[in-house]
Amino acid sequence: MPTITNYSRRRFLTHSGLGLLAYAGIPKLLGAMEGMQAMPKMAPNKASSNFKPDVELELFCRSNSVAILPGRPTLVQQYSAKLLKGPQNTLTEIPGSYLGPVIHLQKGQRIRVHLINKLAEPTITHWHGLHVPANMDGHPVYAINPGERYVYEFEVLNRASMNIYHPHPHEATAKQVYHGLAGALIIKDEEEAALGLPSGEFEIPIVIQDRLFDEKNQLIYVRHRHDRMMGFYGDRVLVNGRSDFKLNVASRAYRLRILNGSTARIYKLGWDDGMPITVMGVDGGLLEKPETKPYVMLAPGERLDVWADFSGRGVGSKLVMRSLPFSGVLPKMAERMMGGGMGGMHGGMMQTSALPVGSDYPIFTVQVTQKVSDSPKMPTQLSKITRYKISDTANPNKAVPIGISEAPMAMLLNGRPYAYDDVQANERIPINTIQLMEIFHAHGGGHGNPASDSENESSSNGMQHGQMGGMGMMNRMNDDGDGQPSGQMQHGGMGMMGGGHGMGMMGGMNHQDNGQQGGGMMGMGGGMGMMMSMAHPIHLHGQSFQIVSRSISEDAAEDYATVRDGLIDNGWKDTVLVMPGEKVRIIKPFQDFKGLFMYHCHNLEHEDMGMMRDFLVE
Ligand SMILES: [Cu+2]
Repeated sequence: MPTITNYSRRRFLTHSGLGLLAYAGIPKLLGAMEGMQAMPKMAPNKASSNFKPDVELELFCRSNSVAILPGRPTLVQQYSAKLLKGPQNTLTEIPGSYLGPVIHLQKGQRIRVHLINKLAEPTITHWHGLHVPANMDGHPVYAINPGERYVYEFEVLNRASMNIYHPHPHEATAKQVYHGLAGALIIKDEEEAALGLPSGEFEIPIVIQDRLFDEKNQLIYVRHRHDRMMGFYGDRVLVNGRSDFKLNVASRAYRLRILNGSTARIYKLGWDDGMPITVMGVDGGLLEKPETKPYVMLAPGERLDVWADFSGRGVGSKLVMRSLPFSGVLPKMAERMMGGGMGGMHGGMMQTSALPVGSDYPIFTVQVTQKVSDSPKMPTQLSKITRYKISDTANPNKAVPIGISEAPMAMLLNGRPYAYDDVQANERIPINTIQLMEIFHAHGGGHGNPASDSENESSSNGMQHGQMGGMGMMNRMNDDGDGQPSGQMQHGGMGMMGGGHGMGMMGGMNHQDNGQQGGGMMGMGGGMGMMMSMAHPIHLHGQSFQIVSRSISEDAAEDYATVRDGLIDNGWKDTVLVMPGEKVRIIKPFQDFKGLFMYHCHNLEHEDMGMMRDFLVE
């Protein structure tokens, strides 16, 4: 029997800014909110005697102190691992990094991992990208307490791909990842091996993360509500846990395995000399054919497999991978504030970052240190991918909705915050089906209601736009999310958002309730809808999906033009960047395993605010 951990209701309601809802006559939604206070605690899974692992390892989570910047070491949280059984090359350390070791697995191997919690807080590990049973997936319900051990046993079913292991505890994922708990997990298979791609010292993991340090070299994390709403941004980009990362190469082709391990920051990757980026693969492994891009967008949780050929470059020559300028991923309101237009606002509390999202800055430098005459040739055919058709799905006329809503006090999916055991009708997925799904902005952003069939309308709880708008505004005035007076936010918030505009921003919480929010609701707040709208990398646990189509609303098209050539939609994905005003249709299989599988924003601050839900595969 699970035991119940009770979180203080008052703490939760204050924390999420929903306290006033109690007076607004919205009992059903409030019920869902209250569900969030309780997360059962399951008994940790133990090793099974009839599972015969090919690879067995202990994976420790602990606090540690590492040198990141010159001077004082930084206190971090860190994975370390010990191989108990299996090939000696299963674990490779990234020297001097706070990141966990790279775990190398082969498709078909049976894996047993003993997760051992040596932190002072609960944790659980999720294998981002892997297709594993529900109780092996690191759902927060399986979080283990300090000193406990959770045993994972699964077979590697995925094709060759780069994946991520990171914590997924309730409301603390972002904080633990930020403090260092993350690592790469690379799967190989025979299809990929036959290509003879650059390997060994010519295959380089590149884990990109941004961090903010204080003057004592210690990590600074969320300071106020704004850091959660927008996501948390550092002022320094680390690669593989190092600042000022430099890669010394020979003049030949390399394979760069790039992973965005930031909690919120979105990158627009490009070489500084204008060399195109040659993309061989994405989240779920190789594309069919390489794609050549002027730049590539990489949101938190996404991966890229890049062919980087330095042939013909002289010894001493340098090349810099940069994040190039783009706009639109943060709300216009915040972009203006962070971009300096609102510089007068009380000493820059809103100017979150010295490295604004969408500005132009270096990520790492490649230097050619050795001349060689020989280099492998890039294969023209990489893999075979069978494209799903809409007619392959169980629900061709009724996409499963994933409605994004943003509000000053809450980030929601399908109008609801995360709550355990709160599965709604459209979150129940029959096992061994292929589902058409539609991710869209549910607020009034100038586009219609894409999931408008009647069965999908059950989750909106009859909230009144006016009530929610009012709540949002009032909350903004009363609480900054940290239980402290919110001086500057009050000031800025009201200044920016005063009057009746709250309705427009919040109305989207119930996109489904009347099927015509394109009318009155947007009439009131279309502009503010876009003002609040931001980009969200939406991640679905379980099997990879395919992107069917994207469409963008007219009012977002100008910003979209700064990112659109960097989107790669032809491969297997588990995380998709959804821009403001954008609607993305995907097809995803739900095979083999029943149970709860999360879907959530991989802006991890958003996830911890509740922008997460469960699908129940049954
Ligand atoms: Cu988000």
